[in-house]
Amino acid sequence: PAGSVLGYPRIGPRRELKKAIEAFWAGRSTADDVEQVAADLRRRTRTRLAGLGLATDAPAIPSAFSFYDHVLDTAVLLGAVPERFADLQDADGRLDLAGYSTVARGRGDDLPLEMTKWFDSNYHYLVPEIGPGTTFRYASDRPVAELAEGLAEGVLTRPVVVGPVTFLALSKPTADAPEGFSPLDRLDDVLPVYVRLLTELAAAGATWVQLDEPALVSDSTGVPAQRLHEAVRHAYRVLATELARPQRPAILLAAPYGDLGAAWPVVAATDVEGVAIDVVRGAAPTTAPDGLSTKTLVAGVVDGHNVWRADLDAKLAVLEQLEGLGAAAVTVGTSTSLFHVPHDVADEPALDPTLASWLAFADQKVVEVATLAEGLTEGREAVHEQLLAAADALRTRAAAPGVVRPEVRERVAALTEAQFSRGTFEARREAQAARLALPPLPTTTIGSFPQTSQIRKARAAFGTGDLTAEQYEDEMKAEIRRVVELQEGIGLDVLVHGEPERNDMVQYFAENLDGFSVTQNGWVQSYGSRCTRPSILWGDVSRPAPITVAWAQYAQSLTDKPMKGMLTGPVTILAWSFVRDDQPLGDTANQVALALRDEIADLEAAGIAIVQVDEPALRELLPLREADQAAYLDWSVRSFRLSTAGVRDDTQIHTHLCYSEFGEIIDAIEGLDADVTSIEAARSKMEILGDISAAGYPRGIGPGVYDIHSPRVPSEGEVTDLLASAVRSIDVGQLWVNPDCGLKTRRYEEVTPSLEHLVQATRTVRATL
Ligand code: THG
Ligand code: ZN
Repeated sequence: PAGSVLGYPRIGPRRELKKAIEAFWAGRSTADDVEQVAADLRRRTRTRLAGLGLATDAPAIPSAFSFYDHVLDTAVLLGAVPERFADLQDADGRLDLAGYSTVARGRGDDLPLEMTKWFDSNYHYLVPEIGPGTTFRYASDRPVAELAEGLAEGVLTRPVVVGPVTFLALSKPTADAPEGFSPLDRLDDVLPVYVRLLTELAAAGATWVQLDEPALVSDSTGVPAQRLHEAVRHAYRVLATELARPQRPAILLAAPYGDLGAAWPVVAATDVEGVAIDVVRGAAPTTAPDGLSTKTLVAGVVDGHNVWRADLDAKLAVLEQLEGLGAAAVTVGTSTSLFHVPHDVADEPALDPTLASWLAFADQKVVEVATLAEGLTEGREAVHEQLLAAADALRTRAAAPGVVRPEVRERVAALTEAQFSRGTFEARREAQAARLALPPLPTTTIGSFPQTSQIRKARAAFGTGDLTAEQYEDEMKAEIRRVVELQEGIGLDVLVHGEPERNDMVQYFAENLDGFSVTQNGWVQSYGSRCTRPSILWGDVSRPAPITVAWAQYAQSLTDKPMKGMLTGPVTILAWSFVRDDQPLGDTANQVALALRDEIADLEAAGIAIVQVDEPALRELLPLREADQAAYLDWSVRSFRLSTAGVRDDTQIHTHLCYSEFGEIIDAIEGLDADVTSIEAARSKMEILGDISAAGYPRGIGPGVYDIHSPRVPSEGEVTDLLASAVRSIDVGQLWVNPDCGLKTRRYEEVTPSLEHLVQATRTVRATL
């Protein structure tokens, strides 16, 4: 194949899959209805990709659909469903759509598979549970059926499955697994199922299959590099030699998301027919290891992770250089699957046309791949026009108003070291204690309260002009008043306004800062049926006017308790947006930080005594390679400090982090220098407090006392027990009491009793101090 993509958005241009599967979960439609929508989407994808220039007679079009998550799909394919869901499998180990959904979403006390971040993206996968007793068998014909579906329409697709090494490296041991057990110990037991899959695919007419092995580009899977490499050597020896072609398809071993580093010669030496590498995040290899000369090299030169139009001329140069390595063939590819970007720029009529001309969403990237493939085989002259157009777009972008703003640049250039540091924590603690006069174990929430359908309706009506700005403001103020009264009634100590005026915690700031644009239809899957619309950070960032100050001031006017000002931190704003690629991320982060610093100064001047700057994505951008992590932590932590260090000693700075392996980033938390940090901890039962205490961490800490990701209401007794154990392992003066994350996705029926129990439990434990 001359050009291909590693994957394509699955959710649909209008989130058709999300709507179909949520209707099924709600009992409003049948599994057949969902299958119909899914088959339709897959057909549209094949037709679209062919129309955009991918071959239909060579396996250029990936077959990479999923109803919920591709890692879950692989677990289901291997029959590796946790014991607690075994009753959902039929005699052959198969799951129907309802059973599959239950494994993803849980039922009653049977918790779903845990969810965690997929490499350095804002996508979350489900973590398979593998133990010594897990049985593996070929338990799904979906990849074969989807291949057949394409062939029936004359399209030869390339099935995409998570490879055996990455599947096991991303799994976690079952609870009953003995100490020292690693899911990778089961490699020899999953390989026969992959062999069976390859057999079935070949019999159904597949000529190529793509096995994704991104674990090879990461130092963060918990499996040492030597072990990963050995597993890859072994697994692909078995897969490539157990069956002779054509009893199996040719294997494309894909390593998206970063640099293969020391794994490059390992991959090249396997007996597979093709290797796909990421030469956007990773460097283009300059050495040709043994084994490369027999393989097709799929060069991932088009960025699957960001939305900027490629510099086609530079990409062709990289491709020509790679041709010099002596692989059997070089073909053009994407650095990752395209499911991290929206479908189509042409579907954004409201976007400024100049900005739109700089962008490539999935469909535009497919065209870039096809163009590069033509340029590579036919020569530059054949694609002369397209190269000129791409160069033109880049030139326009570099010179466009707003991309470089001297006043923003000068402010960043003039920063001094003093602007990154506050006074000593001891002085701050005293000043804040005097000003806030809080009881021991102060209670608070993370910031957002449930987004009711009434709020969503009001925002939609404001968007269409059915509500005036004044009417919208009145609606939001009424909601804020309700939320403040609720918190006072419950007896919380530090209140929030509940954020009814915000759609998404990043998009809201993007809409109110210069240098960003937002999309109408640019949905990207975050997990399962949930999507976000990442904003586009294209220019120098500044704050034209205060953003949150009036809301915070109004909320504070309703209560004598301290009201927290609520902001999203610079790193999270970057992580959850599509960010300009024409300057270092650290420079962009400092521009965002200065805008936030101004906002915090205005909040402080308005009498707000506590400002929380959330960084839930601090860990998400952590580079996959250890060697790159220190530099990242340096600029990310510094940008947070730049945003927060302008305040007086008696203004208290809070932060909130989600999904953190606390041990992994304790140094970063130390570096943030926030007065109070709230973290997700309910599930690890306060274990981390011991680490915090041992590390000599002196500042405030709010380990979440219950898990908001489930609808379950914690009892007063269990919160009391948790707090009682917490006060034993850490200085009471450091401890705050809060849920483990924002309450936006929950309902009041769950939130109200949960917070009542939290406050009652705190009172009980306070009485024992
Ligand atoms: N915002 C952004 N990214 C995120 C989160 C966020 N990533 C991680 C974390 N929170 C979990 N992700 C999500 C993503 C989407 C939703 C919930 C948690 C969600 N989305 C709505 C949906 O798909 O129906 C649409 C939201 C909307 O209307 O804007 O519920 O908070 N950027
Ligand atoms: Zn959180």
